[in-house]
Amino acid sequence: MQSILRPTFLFLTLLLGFISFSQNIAAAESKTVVLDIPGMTCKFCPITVRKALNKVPGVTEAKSEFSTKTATVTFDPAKTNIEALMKATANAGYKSTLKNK
Ligand SMILES: [Cu+2]
Repeated sequence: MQSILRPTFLFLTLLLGFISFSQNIAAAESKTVVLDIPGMTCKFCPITVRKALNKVPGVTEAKSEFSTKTATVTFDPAKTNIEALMKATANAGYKSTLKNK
């Protein structure tokens, strides 16, 4: 009995290890959202917004555009979330909402 249990246990340990490993890979995938920022009133506003978004830990890329009054943000969902991004723009003086695609 012992001789059968041991390899089974080892196999299950390896399997669990592999599952958590692949979940880590999935968590490392980045997410991109577009935020509507109607308060950007001149061409310098997007610079402030972009700087504020880039300061949020977990943000890998932030682009903001005055012509569309939007910011496109790529982030690691394991490290931050949309609420934190909206809070960052609001703290910089620009309230934002998630753009409906
Ligand atoms: Cu401005």
